[in-house]
Amino acid sequence: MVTMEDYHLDTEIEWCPGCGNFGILKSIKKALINLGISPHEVLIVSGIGQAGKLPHYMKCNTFNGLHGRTLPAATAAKLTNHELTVITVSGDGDTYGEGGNHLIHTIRRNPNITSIVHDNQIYGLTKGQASPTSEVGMKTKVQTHGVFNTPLNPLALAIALDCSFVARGFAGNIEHLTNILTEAIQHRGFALVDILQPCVSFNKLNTFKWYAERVYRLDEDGYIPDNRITAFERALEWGEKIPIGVFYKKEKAIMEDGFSVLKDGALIKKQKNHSIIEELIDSFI
Ligand SMILES: Cc1ncc(C[n+]2csc(CCOP(=O)(O)OP(=O)(O)O)c2C)c(N)n1
Ligand code: SF4
Repeated sequence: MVTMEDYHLDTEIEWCPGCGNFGILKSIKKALINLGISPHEVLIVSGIGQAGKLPHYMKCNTFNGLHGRTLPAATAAKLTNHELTVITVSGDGDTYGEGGNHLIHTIRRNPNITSIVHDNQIYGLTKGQASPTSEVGMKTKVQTHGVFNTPLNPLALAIALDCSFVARGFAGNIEHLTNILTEAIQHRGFALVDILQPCVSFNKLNTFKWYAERVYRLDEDGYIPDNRITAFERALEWGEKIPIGVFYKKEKAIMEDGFSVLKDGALIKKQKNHSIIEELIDSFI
């Protein structure tokens, strides 16, 4: 049986006390344990940011690459060894800003990857500039007169692109978030899970209290996540009431299905003809 201890790494966690990232870290471990997935079967890919540090705090396969580039790195890893459970963790700046183009095209490709976005509506690591999801009017040390760009709505974007799994969790509700992540990891296809993650140091507007007063659970509202139009309507809800849960789910062909070479096992396990590889590399020199 897989336990929390199996995923435990004895390293100092460099997040601020009270940061929403702690709830996300715990929920990811619990979801993997729920599914009986062992650390050697998991790859967590991250970029740069506070969210990007998460793989440093888990014992499993990890890759910490460039800001904004989690999804192409994860896609390549998935193609190389599609037997791995591949999860990305990244901030709202990383995923929806610099990595926005990758998000759009990864949704189109539909690899069997779970993308977990720590959405604190701010750039945390670089000390509090506005991100693509910051509220209009929010004042920061850079946006001194308040943000005036329209915030990106990641769920509406994903649903518009017919993403095969779209959900939102709240870092302040670990049990519910664990259920969402369990379902997302189990889902066959690209799963986007946007998580409301309070940044206690730099986002004084969207606090635990602010979210807790507004979130409501879709599953307790009789909502069924099988209709793209109603999913889109729910994704537009924001303000006094903020829905959390699974918005949309659809079975679709995944990227891996398109590669016949993957049908009889992972690429990484296949016999390699080194002379062909060397010839190929030489042709570029
Ligand atoms: C290619 C590149 N662009 C920009 C940066 C600077 N940078 C580092 S983290 C970051 C934003 C962090 O915000 P977010 O992705 O939302 O993650 P958080 O720290 O809030 O978890 C930026 C702009 C970088 N390190 N590399
Ligand atoms: S700066 Fe914000 S996001 Fe980063 S660790 Fe501190 S509270 Fe968390």
